[in-house]
Amino acid sequence: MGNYDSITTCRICRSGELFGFLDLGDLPAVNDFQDSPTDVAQTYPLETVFCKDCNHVQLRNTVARATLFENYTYFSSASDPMVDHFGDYADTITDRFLTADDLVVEIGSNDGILLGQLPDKVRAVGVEPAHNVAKVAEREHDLDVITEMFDSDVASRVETKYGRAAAVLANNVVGHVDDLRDFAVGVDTLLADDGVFVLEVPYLVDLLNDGTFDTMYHEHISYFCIRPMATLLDQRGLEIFDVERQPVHGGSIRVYAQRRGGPHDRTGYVDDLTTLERHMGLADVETYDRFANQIEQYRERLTGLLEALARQGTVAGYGASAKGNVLLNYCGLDSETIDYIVDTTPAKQNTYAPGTAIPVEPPSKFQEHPPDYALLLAWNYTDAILAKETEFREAGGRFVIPQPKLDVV
Ligand code: DWN
Repeated sequence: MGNYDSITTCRICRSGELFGFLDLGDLPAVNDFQDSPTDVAQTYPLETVFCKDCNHVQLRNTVARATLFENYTYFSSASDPMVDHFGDYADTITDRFLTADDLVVEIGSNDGILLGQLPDKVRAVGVEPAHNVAKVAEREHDLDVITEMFDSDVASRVETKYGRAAAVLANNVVGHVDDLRDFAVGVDTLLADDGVFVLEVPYLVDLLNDGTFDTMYHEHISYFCIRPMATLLDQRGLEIFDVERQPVHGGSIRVYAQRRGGPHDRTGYVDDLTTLERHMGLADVETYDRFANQIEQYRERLTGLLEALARQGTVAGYGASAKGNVLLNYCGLDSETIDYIVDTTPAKQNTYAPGTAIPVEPPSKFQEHPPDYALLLAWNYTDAILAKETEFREAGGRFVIPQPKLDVV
């Protein structure tokens, strides 16, 4: 068992009223791919708790961020749909908020997938702790990247060197942060008086509606909805003025915030979503209990289906995703059932998936030795992948789509 810490109070409001509702057991870090099939990945308990006071959903246990992120295997640009998504995102914030020479700081800039698509008229700076990933951003997009984990101290040093930012961005990052209150101090330090803080996070409403428990893993400490997010931002005098639902990563929200009383009018959509959350019972313990019960039933259905298919033919995984590694480990599926996994990410190829030791191969394996069934572990790109793999399906190959609705197509 690897090292980890445990909270006794909520990371946002410090309440001690934490209700544990989902325990996925001891799981490996989902991006801890191994060099040999006999190497054993460290495991850590994965339990999710609900704060009865501010309603924040979060992990009880914290795996050290440095353990998870300093040498990282997730490169956003390995997925074409994400390149398109962040290209549109860059256009949106440029049109809405940016003028020439504005400073844009992205926290968790990964391989420069967004900053590299901003117009040259703005000054872009990334903060990215994964040295191997940051190097790609520097090389491919000629970006300034501070290779450290963002916190209030890093924020001060960025502000001193570059000034205050017209836009601070944080995409698929805020959910990864252990010390949320210090993170908010850092944003407050960096943000210009009339600046905007724009962040994208997987949306708890979609997670609960679709049962996508496999997006719960040690990298993701927090699972946000609007109310606790607003509470966190309010602690630093920031307010949400707009929200957009986004289809990526199983359903996300893009949250737009500013200093209280800032120049941007609050749109009605913020209230629409807070009303939706209230009607869904996101403030009620029972909602989370019901969710946990659904997951147990799902595990039996998926495991039964895949073991049956493996008796009929060969099964391979498609996309060595983080959520895929949760699914495989939680369902006890390994190389007895799944022959191999293909992935477009060079850093993942020729390794072994954590906890299952299933070999990860380049996409050529799928073309040269197609399986009878492909378990779509990157199910958040179902449309793009089904469109790409028409030959496989025309030759009789079938995809098993595990989420959000178990299906064989
Ligand atoms: O927060 C996080 C999210 C944003 O990304 C990180 N903590 C971890 C990561 O989660 P993930 O690994 O589940 O993300 P993806 O983007 O769903 O991963 C998809 C995987 O599938 C990548 O390794 C790339 C691969 N892929 C592929 O092999 N063929 C993707 C596509 C689109 C393909 O056609």
